[in-house]
Amino acid sequence: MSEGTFGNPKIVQEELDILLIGGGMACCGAAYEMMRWAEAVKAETGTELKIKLVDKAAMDRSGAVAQGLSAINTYIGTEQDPADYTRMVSNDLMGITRDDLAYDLGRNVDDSVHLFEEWGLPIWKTDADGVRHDGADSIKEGLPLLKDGGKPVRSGKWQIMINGESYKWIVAEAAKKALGLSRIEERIFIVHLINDKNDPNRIAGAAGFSVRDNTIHIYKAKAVLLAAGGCVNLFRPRSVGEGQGRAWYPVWNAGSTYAMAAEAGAEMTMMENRFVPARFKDGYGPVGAWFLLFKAKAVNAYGEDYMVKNKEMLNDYPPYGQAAVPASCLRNHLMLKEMKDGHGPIYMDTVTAMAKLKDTLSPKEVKHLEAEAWEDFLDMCIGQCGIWVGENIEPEKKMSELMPTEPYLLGSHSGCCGIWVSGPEDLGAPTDEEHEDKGKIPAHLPKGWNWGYRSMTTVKGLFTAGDGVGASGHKFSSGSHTEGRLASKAMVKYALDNKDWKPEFDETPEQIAETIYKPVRNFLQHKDYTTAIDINPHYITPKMLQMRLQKIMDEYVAGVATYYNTNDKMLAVAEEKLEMLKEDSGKMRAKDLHELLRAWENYHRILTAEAHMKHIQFREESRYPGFYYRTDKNFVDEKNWHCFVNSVYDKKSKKWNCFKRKHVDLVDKSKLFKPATPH
Ligand code: SFD
Ligand code: AMP
Repeated sequence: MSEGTFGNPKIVQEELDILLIGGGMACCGAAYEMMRWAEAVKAETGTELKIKLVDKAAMDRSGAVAQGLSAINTYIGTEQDPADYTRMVSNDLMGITRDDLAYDLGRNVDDSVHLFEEWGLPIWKTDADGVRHDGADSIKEGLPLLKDGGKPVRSGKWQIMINGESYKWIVAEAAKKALGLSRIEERIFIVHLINDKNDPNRIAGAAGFSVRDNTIHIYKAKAVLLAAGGCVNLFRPRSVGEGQGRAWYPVWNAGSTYAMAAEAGAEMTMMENRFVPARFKDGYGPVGAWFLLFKAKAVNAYGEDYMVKNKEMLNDYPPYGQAAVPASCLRNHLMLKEMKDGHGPIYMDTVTAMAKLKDTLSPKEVKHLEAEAWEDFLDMCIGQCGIWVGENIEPEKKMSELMPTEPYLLGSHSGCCGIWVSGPEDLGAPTDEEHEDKGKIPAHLPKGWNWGYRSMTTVKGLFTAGDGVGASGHKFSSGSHTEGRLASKAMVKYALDNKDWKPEFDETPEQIAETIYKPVRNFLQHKDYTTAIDINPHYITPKMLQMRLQKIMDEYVAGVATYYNTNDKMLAVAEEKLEMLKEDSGKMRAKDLHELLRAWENYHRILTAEAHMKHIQFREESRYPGFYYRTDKNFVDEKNWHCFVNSVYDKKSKKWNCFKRKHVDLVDKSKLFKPATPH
């Protein structure tokens, strides 16, 4: 077949059983696990499932783990159990999470970490004398593997230290080896999912384009895993001008998961939730290692520990000062008070923390940890080292500023927005009345929490994992991998159960191609109207459109410009402006394939932003103080809003419908409380 051209792309169609969208932690987990089941199916029944993974980038360095990481933030180990983990997730996300999903993840996650170690990831260990060794040293010393009883170096209760610069390479290599290169296509950006012609609530495939040549790719599939990460750059970032493009979560996570799922009709959940991480200012370096491993304190400009000074403020929000570790948003809430009162800048007191290490550690261990202070960032946020070098910061001599960043939407880190999925079948004990399908499937989870296939969304055949799964959170890299594995097992079952079903598209290949290449058409049709390629009344560049989106979100939907404040009136303005922006997005131009990618990323961001705004508008309280405030409803209302906020988008009318879903605790949360202070 002849090559496509920019104006006339080639259309390639493929029929599959299973399509995996994304090549990050979740899809790598899915790829690895899936082949184990697919091969078993082939051996037993002779059926060979056709499987393909497509990633918009290259798996070795795609997704949030691209730069590497220096800790695995979810490892249960022998010290805790999955119920403790479930309690922590719930507490950090202000009490509204799905215990079934968190518990299921908690009981499976360590297995993924053991696999990472088997595949070559160096994990720090503590030897029999209590001495800490970094990953390479542990291997040299022959310290036991985690699965054989090796003791990790815990930076925190849930986190373990790794030498993780090559983390993603290692995990991707195992995924590629399991799946086989012929089942992987990189540099394919998926633009939208396709519903089945005969059942609009069923998935029939997906369509996208190559970011390298002029080809449209259309995949028919019975089951689709949509795990394309979270959403970054929907708010104006703190780094503008020369720093534009620098962010904490990766800028290439552009809301594809949320936008495509919503357009396909999947029920979304907790899209009002966001994560506003406290980060090292300007470099966005993560703080976990400093707080947890180095036991550093954050202080205001006058050296006061605001977590102590403002402790009383925790009494206004659940669990009313009783949590052993206050939720991430509440920690921000206490920090923001100092900033608003004019007591900034906020600093991470690295100097005291480093000096204190000398009290308990040997000089060799101190030296090692001083090196780790740098390696922590060299492993996962190299830009922060650039800041330290550029500003003459030696952390043992000079403190570094902290800053709450622009908001990010994600479901795998300290956030819980995402898609509503079917939970595990063997957990929970609700009353009979609560169970909608009594008699059909075993009575276990509350009504509407399970419909047969683990990790399936409310659209038949559409699954998700990692940042895609909402109402859970704190999965991080290891948990996202685990969720991919859980989903893939269910997907193989689904594909087999629907062996004879033939998907049919509700659009023709030509219509699909026309939609995807619209920004190219806009450009080719109008480019000669003016002499300056970027200035044209007939189109808008993706970059300009992105700035418009970020300005709306920043100024009206509780971005940094308003100290994360919004209200019903501001939301109403945002609603109108976003609607117009969504309409105008049809005028984006693409002068090359790279801009075509940018155009569709922005479209995905707009839908994600709209969902976020609608959910904040619907939830008439401020559930996440420190992440956002509705100043017209500046309280947590447990009576009326201790519930999930879910929504469904109608791609025809382009309207959202938000509604409440009941929250049920499956794990006893009382253990979360600190023991009562003796009088
Ligand atoms: O320090 C399309 N994370 C941390 N996890 C840890 O375990 N420890 C840490 O130390 C962590 N920290 C951290 C973390 C992330 C970042 C950026 C920093 C620091 C600086 C979180 C994890 O990385 C995160 O939880 C998981 O990676 C989430 O996994 P997943 O699979 O849900 O998302 P992904 O890995 O980003 O992958 C997304 C993939 O989708 C592709 N993609 N493909 C086709 N079509 C489209 N339209 C697509 N859109 C996206 C991407 O290319 C990618 O392959 S710390 O802060 O705590
Ligand atoms: P971060 O580097 O902020 O992304 O955090 C990494 C891990 O440390 C996550 O599991 C966080 O929840 C946890 N963490 C970060 N800061 C604190 C803190 N001050 N107290 C308790 N846990 C924290």
